[in-house]
Amino acid sequence: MSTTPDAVTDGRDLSVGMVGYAFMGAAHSQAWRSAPRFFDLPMRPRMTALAGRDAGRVAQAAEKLGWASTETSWQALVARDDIDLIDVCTPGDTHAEIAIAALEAGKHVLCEKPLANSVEEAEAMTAAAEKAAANGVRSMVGFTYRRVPAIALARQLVAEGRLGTLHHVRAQYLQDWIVDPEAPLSWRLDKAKAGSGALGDIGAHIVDLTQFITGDAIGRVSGRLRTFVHERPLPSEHAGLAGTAGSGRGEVTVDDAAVFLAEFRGGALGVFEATRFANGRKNAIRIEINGSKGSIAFDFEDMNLLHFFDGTEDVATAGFRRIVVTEAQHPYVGAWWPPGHLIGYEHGFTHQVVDLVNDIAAGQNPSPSFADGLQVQRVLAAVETSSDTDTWQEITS
Ligand code: 4PW
Repeated sequence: MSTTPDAVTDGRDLSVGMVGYAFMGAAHSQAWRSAPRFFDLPMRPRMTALAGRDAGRVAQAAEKLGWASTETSWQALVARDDIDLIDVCTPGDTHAEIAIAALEAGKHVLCEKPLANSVEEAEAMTAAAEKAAANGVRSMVGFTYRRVPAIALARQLVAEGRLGTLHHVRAQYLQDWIVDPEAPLSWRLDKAKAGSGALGDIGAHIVDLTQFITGDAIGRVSGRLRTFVHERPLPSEHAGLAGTAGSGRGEVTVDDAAVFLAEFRGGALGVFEATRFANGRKNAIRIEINGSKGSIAFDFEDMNLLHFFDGTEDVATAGFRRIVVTEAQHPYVGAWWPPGHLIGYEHGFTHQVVDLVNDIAAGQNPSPSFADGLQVQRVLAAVETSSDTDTWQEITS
């Protein structure tokens, strides 16, 4: 089904078509809605069309989330002349074909993370993105936590040399939504759809975040993946992360948890942990980095704070400083509320849209690029191989 959008685009509009409308689709919709209302953007995003397979459900979702029209296939969306950008919010098994088709059709692409389900797919996507970039077509992978102001501030401090030479990178992404063995078999537990489990879904974020903050890259890894619960009830419906349990049971084909050691190319040692079995931890992204001059520490469950230790201060009074990252001088924050009026999970998605629109208008390649997504994919694949073979694995490009 296709209806005509109310918004007639002009030269300063950026007409968006989105595929998928579940958890990530809702988060992205919120971002497209609010970015132009809080930030001065050089182009105005238009929420032109939403695609999903079920005509009734996609129409309901479009109404609720604010999309002007619908399509029942991503191919029809990509074929539309009135769409400038395709936003891919589907499970990983469809990222490559949608993103490549969109890039070949001359549409800019924002693609959810992890970029793909395999290194081969990510390579093909990166090649398509680089070819399209030569014609002014832009692409970005949605590692949205980069756009949390405290994370962006952490990167600034490292870049300014406030931490000195980096020695330790400690990163955890802890959730607990499947600790109950009767929690349903969501698509995120299906290797064919998701590529991997905790490793790719949440481990990918801490790989990206630590490389983003340090400006360094992981060179080698040694890891272990573990599946604690091998069979679960099939879901009756998907909602939020897990959905509700229905009848029948199915096999879990991904890891429930992943741990790995890493050596960064610049010499820092890394310890990583990604799990959905950290009972009581809901969305704890914890990063601590120690350098020769200081340290930073962050936890997403208290996401407006950045802890900073300045080791150059007088030892008598030095100590971890708790920075409330809500000042107008902090990254992204000036567009929101007065100091101390906190922001949340959804704001990272809005900042992602803001950066993407600014880059498209400026004719520059956004970051993280598909090449960045590919590099993360290589780290994930190396952790899997390491776990399978009991060996350290090099990250080769
Ligand atoms: O940040 C996480 C995502 O990347 C979210 O908590 C859920 O897990 C949804 O997808 C992944």
